Amino acid sequence: MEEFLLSRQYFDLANTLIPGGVNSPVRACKSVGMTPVFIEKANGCYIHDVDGNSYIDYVGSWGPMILGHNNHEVKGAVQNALEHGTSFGAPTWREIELAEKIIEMVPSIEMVRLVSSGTEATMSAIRLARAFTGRDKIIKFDGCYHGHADSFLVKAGSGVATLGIPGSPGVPSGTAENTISIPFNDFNALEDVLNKEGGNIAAVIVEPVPANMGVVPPHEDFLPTLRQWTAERDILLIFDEVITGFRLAPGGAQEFFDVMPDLTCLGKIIGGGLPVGAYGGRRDIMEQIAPAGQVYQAGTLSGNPLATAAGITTLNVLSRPGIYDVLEEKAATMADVLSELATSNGIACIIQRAGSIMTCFFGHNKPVINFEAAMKSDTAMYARFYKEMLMSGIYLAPSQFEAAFISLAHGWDDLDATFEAAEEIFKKLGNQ
Ligand code: KE4
Repeated sequence: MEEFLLSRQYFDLANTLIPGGVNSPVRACKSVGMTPVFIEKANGCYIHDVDGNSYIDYVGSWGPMILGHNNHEVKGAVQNALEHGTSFGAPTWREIELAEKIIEMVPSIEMVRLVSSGTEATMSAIRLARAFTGRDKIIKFDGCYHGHADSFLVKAGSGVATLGIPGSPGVPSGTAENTISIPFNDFNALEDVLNKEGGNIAAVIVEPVPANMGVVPPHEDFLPTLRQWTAERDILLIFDEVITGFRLAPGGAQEFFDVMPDLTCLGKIIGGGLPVGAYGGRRDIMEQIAPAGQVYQAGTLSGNPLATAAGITTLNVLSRPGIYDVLEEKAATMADVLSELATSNGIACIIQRAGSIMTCFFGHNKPVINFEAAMKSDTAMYARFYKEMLMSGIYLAPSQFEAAFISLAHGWDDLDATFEAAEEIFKKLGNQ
């Protein structure tokens, strides 16, 4: 591994111009005690930094790159779109095509609005739920992350958990008071809050498989129970599928678990690496959105021609037969082999997986079922593992509270190289 000389120089300069030197906190690598490598380019499952180092990439831009980087079909579609301009601020055919594709693939979506990020999708869905129900409060789950809108920065996951920020300064107490956060997978806590506050709750928003406290699969009855108990109280159920959408199955977690929410939020994969988010669901709810209805939401670059071209092509590739079987085989193998290597070297860790996303929780030997448990992870051990893997050419999320993402571009030889590196590192950590 070449010294990270240029990355360090760039980071020093970036820190004088951009808060923390990054445009999104988790990229700063603070929690793993490192400074970030600056990326020059990426291809397939490989990412290359400015100092000439190459890595097998398991971050995949935090989820969008399920086809791998620089996919030739996606690149071609964007290049074709580019020939005709970059943004018009007027409706285009591609927005219809992407809407049709989303509605075709995601079982519960009858109507959809495109935005430019996952945060825009979730904040709009919450506003819509409040307008539709006439109620103000929402329920989220500790450790789940739904983007950085005020309503969600209460016991949130991802960078909020990684950086140990207690919520976020700047969120008015009145806003935070309308957000109730309870433990994930906790039926009693859910029943208590619904019995106490049910009539004031507009919506429950949930990552159907939380991936922002690390990957924490739902208890098998949790999502069906959530669906039943919200429906009984006319509370809208919102699935935040920004990560799980098009990841766990063509129709996301709602197809995978066969549980249908009232609204779904999408992002990441839907843009194929370009900025696209979306929210959609029941037609009677979505028709409340302006200009059809009174609930206002807007965006200059919503449905952008380049981004929709990338998104349509990505979803078309994902619609081909056998794609998810390939992802499942590789991800299952990776989880099994890494788990075996850790155990045989005496490393206390548990690997939790849902489809082609997984997290290795260090310091555990039984399932991590919620945020309280996840926060007890051995984050120092994770930091050591992260650094050693990076030095071995394996690029992981710089936080215990994130996921590793497998793409269609990861070949068996790439997985073998990953296992070889991990075995050496587990041996080293086991002897410390
Ligand atoms: P964006 O606004 O970052 O596009 O999406 C917000 C969001 C919403 N919902 C879920 C379930 C999410 O995971 C996210 C964003 N995920 C983080 C990584 N865990 C993005 C990485 C970052 O913040 O830089």
